[in-house]
Amino acid sequence: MGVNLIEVWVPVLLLVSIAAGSNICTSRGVSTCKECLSIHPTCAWCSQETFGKEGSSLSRCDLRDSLIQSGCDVKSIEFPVSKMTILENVPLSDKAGGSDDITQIQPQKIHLTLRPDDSRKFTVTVKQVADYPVDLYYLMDMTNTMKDDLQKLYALGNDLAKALRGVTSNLRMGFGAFVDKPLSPYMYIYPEEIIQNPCYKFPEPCPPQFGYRNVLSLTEQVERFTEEVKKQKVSRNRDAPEGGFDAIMQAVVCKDKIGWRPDASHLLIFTSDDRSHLALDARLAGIVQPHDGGCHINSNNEYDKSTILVSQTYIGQIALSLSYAVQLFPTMIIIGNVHL
Ligand SMILES: [Ca+2]
Repeated sequence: MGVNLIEVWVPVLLLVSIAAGSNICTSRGVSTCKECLSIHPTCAWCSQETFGKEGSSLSRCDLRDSLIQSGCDVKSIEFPVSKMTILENVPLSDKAGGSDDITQIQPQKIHLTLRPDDSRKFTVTVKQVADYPVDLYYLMDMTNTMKDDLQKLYALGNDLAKALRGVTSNLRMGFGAFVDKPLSPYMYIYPEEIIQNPCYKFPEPCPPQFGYRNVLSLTEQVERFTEEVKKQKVSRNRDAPEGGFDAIMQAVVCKDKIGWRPDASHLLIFTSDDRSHLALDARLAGIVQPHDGGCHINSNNEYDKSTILVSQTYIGQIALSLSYAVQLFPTMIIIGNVHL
């Protein structure tokens, strides 16, 4: 019943509007060309000096045809039209095959000039070419509870490489590790020996706590992935949430240190068995300085601003980081709270 009412009343309202010579352009009472052209893309402005000077109440802002009918010279009508020009339209590539010049999106460049509230439609075709280069960086929680998972990651490295080799022949793999910010209250600091060996009460010692470490930059020698993982030993820290966001932040923005290739699919796999610290958590340790968005991996491949900057303040901009830091981040996989 309600639908029928709308169908009847809308045409009637339009008729009333047209009958009164009123439309969206004339009804706003604007007095400048700029205001007129911003009302609606159909509005035009008559700049003819003599227009409407004969006592009539003609509006300089009106539909283009209406202005012409009312006597405005066509040359005096301001009526910019939205334009779209395709500037670059290279055909899509079929196969990557080691070539650096791979096209996966068409068109590549479009120039649009739009009036306010106007739109233009265009079609973008995207195609993942076969054998496209893949960069895979594995971020691993290296806290004590991940000890059993690390064992499984030894085998997972080969399995991952094998599976991805089925997708691409151009694969690079890397590996990063994180624990938590190395200061109290996230870290055990008493007695003194616990700093160098957080597991000193346990039968087996463990390495000191660290924030984030780039263990293996992306390399074509994927067998090194397993080699490096096997060398790793879990550390131990004090509280349950971990410093995963520091690690993600640095892994994303440190383009050169990690070795992200601009023309490759980027996979960042994040593995942890607990949640990550949130921004306000850092205040417990007196850390309040927002992150500057920069790469702070030192010559030892360690993140050296772990105890100074709050990465989580930048997490909202990580999407932005993805675009400017590595040019293009077609794929990002984050696996959280996962037991391997
Ligand atoms: Ca922790």
